[in-house]
Amino acid sequence: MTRSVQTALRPATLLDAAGSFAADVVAGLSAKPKRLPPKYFYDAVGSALFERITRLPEYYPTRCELALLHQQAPAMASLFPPGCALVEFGGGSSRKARILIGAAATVEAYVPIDISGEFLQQDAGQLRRDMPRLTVQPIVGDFMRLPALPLAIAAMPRVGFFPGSTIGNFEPHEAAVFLRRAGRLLGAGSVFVIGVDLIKAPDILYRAYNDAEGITAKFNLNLLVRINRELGADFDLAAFEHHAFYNAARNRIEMHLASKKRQKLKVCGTALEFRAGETIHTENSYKYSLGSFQALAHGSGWSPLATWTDGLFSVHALRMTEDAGVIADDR
Ligand code: SAH
Ligand code: AVI
Repeated sequence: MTRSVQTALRPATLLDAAGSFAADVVAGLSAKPKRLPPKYFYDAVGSALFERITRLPEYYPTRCELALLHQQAPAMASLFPPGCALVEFGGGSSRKARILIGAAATVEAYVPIDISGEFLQQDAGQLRRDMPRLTVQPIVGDFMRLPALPLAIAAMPRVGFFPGSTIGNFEPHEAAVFLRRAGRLLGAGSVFVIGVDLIKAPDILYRAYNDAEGITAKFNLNLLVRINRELGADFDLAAFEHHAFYNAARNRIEMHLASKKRQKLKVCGTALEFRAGETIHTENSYKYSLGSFQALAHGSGWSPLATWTDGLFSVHALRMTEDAGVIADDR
């Protein structure tokens, strides 16, 4: 077992972001089977498409979580310490954070961390206008490589917020690493509110990722549009199609982009070949039971404080129980 103490968190730079996009795309498309990291869905167009997904009749998670937040925000807020900063991971839109902030007079600052810079800054600007007494300090970056918090925020007690079941887009072992890192950032004794989608009837899950309007398909295909634009590739969008299905053995929705024919193309000078039917695996969305998520959190240093659910979706309040300074990632 390795033990490590992380003293300083290195801020992500724009140069890192551009360099790693090309490197990650070439590595992922050269792998067998081909894959791409889901964090690259979220350019400005991808973030806007995701917002449309959240309003689709088939995509129940956002509706369910918003209802749980509206009903239970006072109970959640009662767990927050005075004069705290709410740190939201993947907080592209502050729609959900606004509910918590509205219920918690103790929240003095809001720090959304998101990779989708343009979308994040626009939302932060609107929030500053709507809540002038709230300090709003967005951080553009990858929440897997958590950037250091601004000093003024690091001096406040911190509450974490990770809605939307974005934690389900991690592999379970990555989710455990993330929870440990978030624990270090938020500090010993801190509270973390996390939205987690639940295992349920496969047909409900299938419909949520195969909507009749085809918005999820556009969201998936936008990854190729982004690679064409930013990396000068020549993917023919008409030659790929959206596939999403529930893998019951692994409790996850898988999204893929399937090649409709045999084809060859180049990305960043690297030659690629696709067989007819071959796919690029673009996203997993893991679903948990209440117990399996609590066990994951517990194994990462977080004790369950409360859980709210409507049977389809769940929101968990956790408390950091271990000394956040000396926890290793890989335990
Ligand atoms: N919190 C919102 C949005 C969920 S969509 C909700 O609950 O509806 C996922 C969000 O996480 C997007 O805003 C996306 O830009 C962000 N995101 C995804 N991967 C990320 C990463 N590795 N680092 C930082 N942000 C990320
Ligand atoms: C952000 N994340 C939790 C969404 C999900 O449901 O896994 C992303 C998404 N992919 C397709 N539809 C929505």
